[in-house]
Amino acid sequence: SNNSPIAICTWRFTKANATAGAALAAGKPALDAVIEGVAIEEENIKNTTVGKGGSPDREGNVTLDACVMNSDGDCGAVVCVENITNVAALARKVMEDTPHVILAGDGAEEFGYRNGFKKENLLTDESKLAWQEWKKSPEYKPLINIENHDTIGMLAMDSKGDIAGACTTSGLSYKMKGRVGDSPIIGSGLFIDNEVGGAVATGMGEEVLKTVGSFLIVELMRNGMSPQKACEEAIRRIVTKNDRYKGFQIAYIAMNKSGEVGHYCIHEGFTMMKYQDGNNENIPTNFYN
Ligand code: SD4
Repeated sequence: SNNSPIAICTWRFTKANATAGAALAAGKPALDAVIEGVAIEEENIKNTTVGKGGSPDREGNVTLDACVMNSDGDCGAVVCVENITNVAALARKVMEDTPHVILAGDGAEEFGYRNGFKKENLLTDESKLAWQEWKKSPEYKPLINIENHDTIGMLAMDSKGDIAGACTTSGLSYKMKGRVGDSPIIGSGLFIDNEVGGAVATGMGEEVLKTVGSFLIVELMRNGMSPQKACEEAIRRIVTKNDRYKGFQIAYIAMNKSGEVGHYCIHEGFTMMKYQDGNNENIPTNFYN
């Protein structure tokens, strides 16, 4: 078939989404496009929630989580990895070159070095200063919208109509040492089923994990729901449990095989990017609260 390729991603990551769009327009497969796209934010030291420059845990360690999933239903993930910037690419390597799906911590790091990934200090002067400032009165209060920069989750459909996705993050700022969120967990932070579509999450990972949000959205789409309605239902599952949603943000974006997209969040402030036919636009998202 000859589809018009689409890339969507969380938040206002204009350049990342344009990069994925350009890769798709050049005929590259969806997986290549999302990995090239999210790498822009992994390498952007001004983004304090992804990759290099990401906020550390309470003890000052920057630990990254990422996963990827392709149109064959294969997936790979790395959790709690230090000293490597391009963890989505590392997750792809786990998917393609190991018999496993998830590698954690040191094991993921050593696997990365053996495969040519560079060892880098991910704690920048700025993120170190911000952490030292935080330590003066260390309250653990995740912000609802971190200045509209956050975890990057990206979905792409290539010119063959195949869908792939990636999700990469430094997780919640000043999290406990060893904490892993939803972003690298297949079905929670990301899920793709090439017969149906894909979904990806950002925000308070614990709540996404409890509801297996991305898998839920894809299953709802399989049963005939539009991507928009499916994202709304996944948010509804969270906000109807209790009132705690008032204190955190979660957003989902989704795409189906016909190229329809959906996006929904709990609180005002989340937006997503959509690339199609050379246009890369920022789209505000409706919210529950
Ligand atoms: C996590 N979902 O680690 C990620 C991070 C995020 O707002 O999106 N933070 O829970």
